[in-house]
Amino acid sequence: MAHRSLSMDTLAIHAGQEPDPQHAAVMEPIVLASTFGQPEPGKPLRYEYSRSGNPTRHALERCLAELEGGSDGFAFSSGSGAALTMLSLLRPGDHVVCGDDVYGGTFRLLDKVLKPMGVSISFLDMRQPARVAEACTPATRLIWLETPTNPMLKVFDIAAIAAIAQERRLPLVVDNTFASPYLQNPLALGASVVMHSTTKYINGHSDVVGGALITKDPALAEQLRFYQNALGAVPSPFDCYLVLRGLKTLAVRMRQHVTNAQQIAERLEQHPRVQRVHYPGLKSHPDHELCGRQMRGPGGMISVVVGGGEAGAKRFLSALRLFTLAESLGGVESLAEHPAIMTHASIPRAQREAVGIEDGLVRLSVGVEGLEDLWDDLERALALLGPAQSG
Ligand code: P1T
Repeated sequence: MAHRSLSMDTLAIHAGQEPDPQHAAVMEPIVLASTFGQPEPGKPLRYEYSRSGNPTRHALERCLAELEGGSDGFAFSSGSGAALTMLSLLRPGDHVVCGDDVYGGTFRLLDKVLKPMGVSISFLDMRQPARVAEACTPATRLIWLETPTNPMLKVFDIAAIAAIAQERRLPLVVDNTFASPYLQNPLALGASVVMHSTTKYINGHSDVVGGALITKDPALAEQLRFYQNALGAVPSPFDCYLVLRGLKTLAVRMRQHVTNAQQIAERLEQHPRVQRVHYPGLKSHPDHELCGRQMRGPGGMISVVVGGGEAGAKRFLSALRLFTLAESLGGVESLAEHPAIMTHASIPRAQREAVGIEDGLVRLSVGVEGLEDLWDDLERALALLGPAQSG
């Protein structure tokens, strides 16, 4: 079935999922077999062994590839497994240019796993793309960024950075977890590989840990296929089924995430107990214009600095009832967390503070519940704080 001209709403429901010839089942079957019979030695039919390929996983991989406009998708057992598989293409002596604001686990992977293997990394604010060009050395082999970034919600110009990468024949990997394919397609802007923690918006129901890599570069696809099988960080067929099921509502969920988050960000900005709001949908956000050009909506994540520093943030978080205090994001339910203590604790304090992850910073994953219920919860928790100091 050719899907390329279909809308994202339709693709999320149908892409990669062919009609079942045996039973006409309308949902993708879960094929749990770990291995597949071969008619003669070394001549498998479509599938051979479920680490190298599985029908349920294949349906998810096709769906993700189509949603991102790629030719090949690869599913993993976590976003971190996807990142490690991508980074396994590097060799000792290689250099990576990486955005300065990435998920704490991605920083840890680069700093504590790749660095001891002889890979050097430069972390930098990519809001001025020229800085990316300056940071490249003859040893640079990869450019890596998240946009919007976790947790500061900075927006980097994918097309401008992709042009720099292409000039140097370097692959650009964009972690698109915060946007989801519904709001942003990095491959169309020149990126070589899109990465997702499918744990987040793609699955959308906080009941699977998963990851994905998508590309339209045939050489990279071949390498990723080899490394996916060789490293083996693959998801179970059952998890692939759950992600496919979650994906069906991606478009409707994302629209509601954006509507709720925009309203909440605007109200928080006016609230006397809030010092600062980071949300690219606000006119006050330094990357607001770029967000409007690059994304189809500013997403469902908001970071706020509440009054009273760490104590204020802890008080606020403990008082929330509808927002669950928990790591992760992108599920239908709203979550709140403290990046400095939780998701980004593995980043040294000085480096954390340099990007703006201060002790009063709280990150909100705005769910799809009723807007006024969410606002009541936030307002009640904010009322417990003293007035914010300006600045
Ligand atoms: O948790 P995992 O599926 O392994 O994905 C890692 C990951 C990668 N990239 C981004 C942008 C992420 O946000 C994450 C995971 N993040 C959280 C758990 C969090 O609360 O920020």
